[in-house]
Amino acid sequence: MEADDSFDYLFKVVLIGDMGVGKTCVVQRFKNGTFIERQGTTIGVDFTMKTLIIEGKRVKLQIWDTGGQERFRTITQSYYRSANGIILCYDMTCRQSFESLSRWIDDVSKFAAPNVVKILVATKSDLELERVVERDEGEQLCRAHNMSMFLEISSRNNLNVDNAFLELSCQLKKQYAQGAQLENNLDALRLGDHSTSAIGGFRFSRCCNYS
Ligand SMILES: Nc1nc2c(ncn2[C@@H]2O[C@H](COP(=O)(O)OP(=O)(O)OP(=O)(O)O)[C@@H](O)[C@H]2O)c(=O)[nH]1
Ligand SMILES: [Mg+2]
Repeated sequence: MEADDSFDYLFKVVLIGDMGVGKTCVVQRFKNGTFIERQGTTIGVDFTMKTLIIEGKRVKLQIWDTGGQERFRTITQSYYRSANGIILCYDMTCRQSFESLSRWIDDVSKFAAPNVVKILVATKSDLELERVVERDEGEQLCRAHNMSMFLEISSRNNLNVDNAFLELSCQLKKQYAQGAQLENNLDALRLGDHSTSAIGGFRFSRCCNYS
C-alpha cells in the first residue's frame, strides 16, 4: 500500500503478450527502477500500483501483469473487461511473439471495452543486433489496429519504459476529460440519450505535459 492513497484519476492497465517477451521486467523497471536478468515466469496475474503526477494531477495506475503462457489465457481474459488501458507487448528479437499479436488483439476485441486505449510495445530494444522484427512492421500493426501509440523499449537499458506508461496515462486522462466534457454537453442539451459511448472512438495525438 502507498502511504498517500489519494488520487485524481485511477486507471487499470493490463500488460499482455507471449511468455518471455519481458512484461514483468517492464513493470519492475517502471515500478522499482530495477532490472532482473533471470525474472521468473508469471503465474496467473501479478498486481502492482504506481502514481504519476501529470499536469499537476495524481494519476494512479493499477497495473496487472499477466502470465503469457497459454494455460493462463482464460484467466487473463477476465481482466480485460475492466481495463482502461492495455499494453500489448512483443519481443523484437522473436518473430513468433510478433505473429502471436493477432491472437492477443482478437482477445482484446472480444473481451475488453470498446473504448479501451491500446498501445503497442516492442521490448528488448537494447538487442539491436538480434532484431528480427523491423520498426516499420510494429508501426504498421499499430496503425492497422487503431492503437494509440507504438514504442520500442528496453527494460534492461531503461529506454522508453516510463514514456510508455506516461503516454498511456496522458491519453487515458485526456479520454476521460473528453468523455466528461461530452457528457456535460449532452446533459446541457437535455438530449437524455446516453446510449452511445461518450468516450469511445477518439483518436489521439501525442500527448500532454508531464515531468
Ligand atoms: N536484453 C534484454 N532482455 C530482457 C529485457 N526484458 C526482459 N528481458 C529478458 O527476458 C526474460 C523474460 O522476461 P519476463 O519479464 O519474465 O517476461 P514475461 O513477458 O513477464 O514472461 P511471462 O511472465 O512468462 O509471460 C527476462 O528474464 C530477461 O532475461 C530487455 O529489455 N532486454
Ligand atoms: Mg511475467
